[in-house]
Amino acid sequence: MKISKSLYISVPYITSFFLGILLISCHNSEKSPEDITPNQVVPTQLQMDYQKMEVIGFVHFTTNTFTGKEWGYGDEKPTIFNPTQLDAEQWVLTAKEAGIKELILTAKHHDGFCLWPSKFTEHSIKNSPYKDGKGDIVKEFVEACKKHGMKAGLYLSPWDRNHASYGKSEYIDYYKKQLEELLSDYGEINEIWFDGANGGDGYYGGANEMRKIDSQSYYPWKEIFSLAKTLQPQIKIFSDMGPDVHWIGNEQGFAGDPFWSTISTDKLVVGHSDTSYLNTGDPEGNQWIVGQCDVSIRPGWFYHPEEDQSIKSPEELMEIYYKSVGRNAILLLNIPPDQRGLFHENDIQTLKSWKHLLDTTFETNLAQNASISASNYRLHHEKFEPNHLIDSNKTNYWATDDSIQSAELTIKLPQKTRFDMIQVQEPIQFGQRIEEFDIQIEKDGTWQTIFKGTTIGYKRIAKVEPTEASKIRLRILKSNNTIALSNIEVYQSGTK
Ligand code: FUL
Repeated sequence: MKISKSLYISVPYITSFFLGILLISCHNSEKSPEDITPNQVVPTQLQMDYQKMEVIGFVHFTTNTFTGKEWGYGDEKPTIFNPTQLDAEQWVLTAKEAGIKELILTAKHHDGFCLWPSKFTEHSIKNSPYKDGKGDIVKEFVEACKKHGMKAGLYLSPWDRNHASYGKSEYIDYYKKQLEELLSDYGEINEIWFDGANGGDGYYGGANEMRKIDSQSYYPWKEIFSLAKTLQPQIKIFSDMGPDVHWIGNEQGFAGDPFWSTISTDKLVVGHSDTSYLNTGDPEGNQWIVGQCDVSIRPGWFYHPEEDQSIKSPEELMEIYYKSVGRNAILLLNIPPDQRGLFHENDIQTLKSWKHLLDTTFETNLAQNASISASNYRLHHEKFEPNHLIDSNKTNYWATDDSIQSAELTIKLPQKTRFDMIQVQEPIQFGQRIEEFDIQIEKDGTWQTIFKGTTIGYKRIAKVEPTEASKIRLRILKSNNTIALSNIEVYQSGTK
């Protein structure tokens, strides 16, 4: 038999190639005792990146800005929508200076008015005086975000009080077409926001009636979610039931304590979920869904001149920050443009003072020159040393042996130091594990408990009474799997 030269040469190569693959895969599937077994439910890389943004912003803008309403009825004339100085770059730059990493614009709120010239309705900006009907605020917004390194998100209200077919299947087709327009024509959209308010009275093309829908069956959410993911695979979908990000169950911006990033989606319905369940998550939950705390800087979601003096103070925003980001969730802060189409001076001033307060608070990590010891660290391997908790690298971590149920970490500060905050983080790529912890300080030779905590997750900020100590002890009292932490920092609140 005659073997061709090329076959003769390639056989050994092919054999060794497959042998190599076999060896690599055997090696990879072999779990070294050093490896930490991840929990069954862990975040996706997209969710981990999303959570790192920490603070994002909302921009509520529609006909309500001109009528003084919070929920437009749907009969508003597009001619009333006339922002004369609209500047999306002003929104983006103001937000950026405040440390906000993503902005979400209400492309369509419940009034059904579209901030883009949708092909599928006349109830839009194209029939408004804005830029003589030639404007497209979604486009201006996304471009301004892109120009200044801000992620862009869009809110497309499922409830539409203008549309004649709302409540019928035709409306669902319309809704999907609008979603397709928004996610096809404007480049990368980082988040799509599906609100839970659905059904009620409205204009509905002149019917002026009450239309109730069955939230369990009216919207084909699975199809809608998969359409969004097909059009933008990297998009994060927000709704009461995720799949990537879920509502925290209130509009005050507070996550629960405990707050688990795990939750069971079979218990969630868009618009009808148990708000206390959304607020705490579920240690037994079968899905990882990031919690998002939405709140407005003003009493309303939309701009109303009579609220110019009722803007939340920097201290109130700080409190919200501690109860959202500091409880393992995302903070979504709304700043509504005024009738000019600009963020109002008072809101800008508040944002600046708040950012200053944040910066001065988190400027100096008082534990950076500390030393740290642990009651146990995994296999006495340097990879799991407690020192990783106080170095500047947030990707490495401390972990215990698998047999350990509780553990202690002792931080020795270089001198007696005043502080009122301890920030702790878990390496959430392994899932969320810590269920109970406390913090103690050494006073006159004995340990005194200054904080009792539940969950940690991506980030937990433990606010304590201002205290002076040189030794701090963190005790992990209960964990659902091998104990692991990635970071500990100590701070003293700053000034405005
Ligand atoms: C709610 C809406 O009804 C409000 O108008 C606002 O958009 C808020 C963020 O979500 O459900």
